[in-house]
Amino acid sequence: MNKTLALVKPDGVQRGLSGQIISRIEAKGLKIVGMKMIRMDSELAKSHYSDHVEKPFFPALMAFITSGPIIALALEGPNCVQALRNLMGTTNPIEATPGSIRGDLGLSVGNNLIHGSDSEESAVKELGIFFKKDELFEYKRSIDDWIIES
Ligand code: IDP
Ligand code: MG
Repeated sequence: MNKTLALVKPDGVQRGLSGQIISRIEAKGLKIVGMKMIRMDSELAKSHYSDHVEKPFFPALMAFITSGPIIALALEGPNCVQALRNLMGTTNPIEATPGSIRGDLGLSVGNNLIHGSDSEESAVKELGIFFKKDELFEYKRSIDDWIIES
């Protein structure tokens, strides 16, 4: 089964929205197969956001993402990359659909609460940055048969 990476960003943790954000992910049916709180340092942040180094907002993004602890989640489920991206809403919370995490909870593009890998390729790279093999769990949930068509 495919996996993806989600991060509750520092604004989500600081605002006390981690529970709500994780709850929405769980309610969607995605399975948490890894979870930890960490504070990203600039080396980890640069590696995670390597595609954005040339962007004008990169320094602000570095300052923000390293400003406090985040919660990293490894998630599993059918089409989980797309499922998470849809749950998050578009990058700018003002444009994000109401009902999505960013659409319901955010107002600023820099403080948009959650990260989700944007492709299966990125997911593999990003999960490798945040999780060691023995920090990922394989288990069956009894509810899986009600969520995932066989
Ligand atoms: P994504 O998080 O929806 O995948 P990306 O384009 O990958 O969006 O950008 C990474 C992060 O950089 C965004 O989530 C947002 O926090 C920040 N960011 C993107 N564009 C801007 C911008 O125009 N101004 C400030 N921050 C931005
Ligand atoms: Mg992105």
